[in-house]
Amino acid sequence: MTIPVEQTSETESIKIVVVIPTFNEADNLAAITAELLALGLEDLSILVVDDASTDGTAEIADQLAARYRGRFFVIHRQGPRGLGRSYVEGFRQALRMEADAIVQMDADFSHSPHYIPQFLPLLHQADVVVGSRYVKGGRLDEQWSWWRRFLSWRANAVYTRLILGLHVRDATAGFKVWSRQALESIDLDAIFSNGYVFQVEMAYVSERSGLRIVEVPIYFEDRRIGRSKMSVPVKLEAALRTFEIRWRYRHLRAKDNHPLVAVVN
Ligand SMILES: Nc1nc2c(ncn2[C@@H]2O[C@H](COP(=O)(O)OP(=O)(O)OP(=O)(O)O)[C@@H](O)[C@H]2O)c(=O)[nH]1
Ligand SMILES: [Mg+2]
Repeated sequence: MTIPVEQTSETESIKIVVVIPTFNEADNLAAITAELLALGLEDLSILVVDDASTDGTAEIADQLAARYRGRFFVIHRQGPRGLGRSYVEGFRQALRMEADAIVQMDADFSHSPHYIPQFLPLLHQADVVVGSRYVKGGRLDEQWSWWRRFLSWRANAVYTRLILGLHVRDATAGFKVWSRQALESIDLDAIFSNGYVFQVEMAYVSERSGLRIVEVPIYFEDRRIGRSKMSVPVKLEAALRTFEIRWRYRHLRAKDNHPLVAVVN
């Protein structure tokens, strides 16, 4: 299903919190912050969830919090690190900050901030907006090798689809906007994935809960600077946890609801 983009200025008055998990993103954090604040969205705040970075990211975040008081916040996590845990903490804090719209994105410019003003008005029609690499018009960085493309395509188009029956084309997407109500409807205490399979778990719970999802094509640029955190254990977790997601949420499968997944071009 393809739906037209509805342009409205109503989103200008809503409170937006952008949650960015970081682990060693010292070279990216100030720059992504500047781009986000330059979007001109009046009530936009940034919430960084740092996992005890060892490259000075935490100190840079503190400096940004002092410089952009009231617009930039940071959670310093301790203990076992992980993307999933960080996002759950960030989402909870964003809800406490009374966000109407919660954006989740990476710090490394793979998710370009300029898409955000395009995503926000779609919350009038949807509960979750997904920046998607695998719908018509979506693209991956040309620098990705055929092997990396193949692995990513297999994870999205084959693996998660076959095992979980997902309808969303980009199940591992990490660039999303949630309405407050959508996040409140999800039991964040039950989220158990930690690496990037966290995105798959959230996609599955969203679909099975009957949330309305729209996918918007994006160009996914390779990280500009810094090192990848994609490790073998994280990949292994993704492969195994996919089955666990199906098992743990079997009660949601009983509802037989029709997920509303649409594509905006
Ligand atoms: N808080 C926290 N953030 C993390 C962790 N692992 C990765 N991140 C952040 O999550 C975002 C996505 O991680 P990336 O390393 O870019 O993962 P990727 O995009 O799949 O891989 P590359 O871009 O190729 O490195 C970035 O902002 C990272 O800094 C973690 O364990 N804890
Ligand atoms: Mg990245």
